[in-house]
Amino acid sequence: MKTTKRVALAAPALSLAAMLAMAMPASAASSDGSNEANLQPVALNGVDGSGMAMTTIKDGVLTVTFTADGLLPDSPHAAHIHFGAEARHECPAASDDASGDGTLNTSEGGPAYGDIVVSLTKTGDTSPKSGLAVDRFDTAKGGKINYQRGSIKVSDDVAKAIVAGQSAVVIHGVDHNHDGKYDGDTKSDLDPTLPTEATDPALCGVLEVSQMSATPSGGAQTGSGSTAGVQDGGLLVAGSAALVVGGLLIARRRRTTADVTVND
Ligand SMILES: [Cu+2]
Repeated sequence: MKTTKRVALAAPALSLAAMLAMAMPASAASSDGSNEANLQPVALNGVDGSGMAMTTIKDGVLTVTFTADGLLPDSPHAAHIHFGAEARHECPAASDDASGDGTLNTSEGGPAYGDIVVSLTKTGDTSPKSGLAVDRFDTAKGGKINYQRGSIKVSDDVAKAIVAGQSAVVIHGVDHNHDGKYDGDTKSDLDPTLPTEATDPALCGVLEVSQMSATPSGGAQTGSGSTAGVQDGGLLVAGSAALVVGGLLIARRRRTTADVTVND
């Protein structure tokens, strides 16, 4: 008898859940989602560091957090989200060293991660225009950076690329000659007034689709979550019942108002 009861409850619960599931994609933008990147040393650039980055996009607004260590201490580090429609959506490999000089500059990483699409500045503009706004990027105290910023507006194209797992977080600034500062004769490919050490990519990680944002696989489909499904269904049924009751109350109230008017 218990079984019959459960089926009777589950049927409306499933149909309500199905209706909600159908309604959801229409209201939530396809470019909403969460992504995570495991930041690793860029090939050939000799950085002994690592980090983690997380992004969330909701209604075209991006929130970014990242932590990184092993960076050149007490020096500013430009950090960006890179993406290119034609790029490989990867971090660069040693084979990307087009010049063959044994290091990777930012341009040589382009075929892997694309152009700058978001500048992870601490304040002010976050567009690609701020890509080298050195005074607005974090300085790595003791080689570490703890970055957090929200309310970053991104275009729909950029939002879609990030959510699809096609972008990469890149933190720049290396010390090829291990003398504790940005120097050397080779000039930056991005700004000839800077040494290449100041802009060469140090850490990189592709912003993969976060497990947390993946479609829940429990509930109705697996059966193991059937109890929870029935409970949710019960709440939903109660909710729609409340709506019906509310509607009836409004209808009755209208009628009451009408009666009062007639009596006057
Ligand atoms: Cu960059």
